[in-house]
Amino acid sequence: MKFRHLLASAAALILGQAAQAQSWQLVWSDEFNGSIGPDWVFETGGGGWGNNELEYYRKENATIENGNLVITAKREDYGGYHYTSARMKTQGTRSWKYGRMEARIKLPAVQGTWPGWWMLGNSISSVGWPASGETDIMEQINTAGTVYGSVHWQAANGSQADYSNSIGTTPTDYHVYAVEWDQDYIKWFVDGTQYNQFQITNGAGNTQAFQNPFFLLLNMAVGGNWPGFTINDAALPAKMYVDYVRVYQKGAAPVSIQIEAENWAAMSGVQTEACSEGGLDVGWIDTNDWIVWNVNIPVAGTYTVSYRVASLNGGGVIQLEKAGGSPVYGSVSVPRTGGWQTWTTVSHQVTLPAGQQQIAVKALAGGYNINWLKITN
Ligand SMILES: [Ca+2]
Ligand SMILES: [Ca+2]
Repeated sequence: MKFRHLLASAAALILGQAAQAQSWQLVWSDEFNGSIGPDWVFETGGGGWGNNELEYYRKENATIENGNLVITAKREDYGGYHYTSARMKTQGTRSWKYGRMEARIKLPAVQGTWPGWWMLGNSISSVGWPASGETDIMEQINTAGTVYGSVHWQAANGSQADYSNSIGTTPTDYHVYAVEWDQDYIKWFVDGTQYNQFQITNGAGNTQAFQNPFFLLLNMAVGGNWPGFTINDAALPAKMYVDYVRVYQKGAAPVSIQIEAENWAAMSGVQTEACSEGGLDVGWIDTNDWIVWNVNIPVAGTYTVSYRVASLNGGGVIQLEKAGGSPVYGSVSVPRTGGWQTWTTVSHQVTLPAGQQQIAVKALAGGYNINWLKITN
């Protein structure tokens, strides 16, 4: 958005790679349901800070309509300028290193407008631009049916470097504009279709700025170096609608799998019985008896496995293992509960592989009943 250069650099573009398995967890959003959230900071002033824009940015030009943020560009004299609009950011309130940043946006596509959904590095306040880095998630100018995804950074020789690609779309319809950013790549998407990719592994090409936190910006300029200075006043006011802004980061998706003990795939030496907590439990578990269950673990990792158990006298030991006996995942003791239908929950942490598999409880020492087991992360 700032000091935009029209020529893309010659950085390598690698498209068409299969998306890797990801579990994005929502870490922040503004749905604009009734109000503009408190994390947005409004910028006030004219000229667009280096772009020769024709508007004066005012908070008053950002409103809510029907669950949308609306940034309105107006033909309006204010502060020595002849147009007003709004520019807002999360600088100083919210920033993220890596993630999926997405917004559902509908644009006016009016001659002279230049809407942007973008990010700047927090370090802009110390090292300045372009050393801070800039990621433009979506930009569009004038009436064009094209949107751009770009990055700007500081080359080793101190000059501004940039890299950009574009895709044709229908900007006056709603689309979801997103980047997915990790330590290796920034990837740009429209409605889930990737159209640009930029490699930042190990700060290659002096891109280390993109290994630091960035904040979000939304704005709509009127005129400027990129769209030019021909404004269709008759088409104003022009509105940029933002249904939501969401930030996701990679994390472990919540897992909670409960298995009724009696729903075994195989067993040796045990029987079911009516359970005081409802349904059935598995009893008559003696030393070296075993029970196998089918389970699908979505991702390899450390899980808490809990067992609902009852034991008149205690002394039992549950060993969790892969069906067949190897590897052993761990073991947990079963305390005395004072009755065969007096239930308690014991648990332990184990590391499980991903995928459809058979897990087994082997009784290293018997003398307990199991109602269910639960696998959570
Ligand atoms: Ca909304
Ligand atoms: Ca049960």
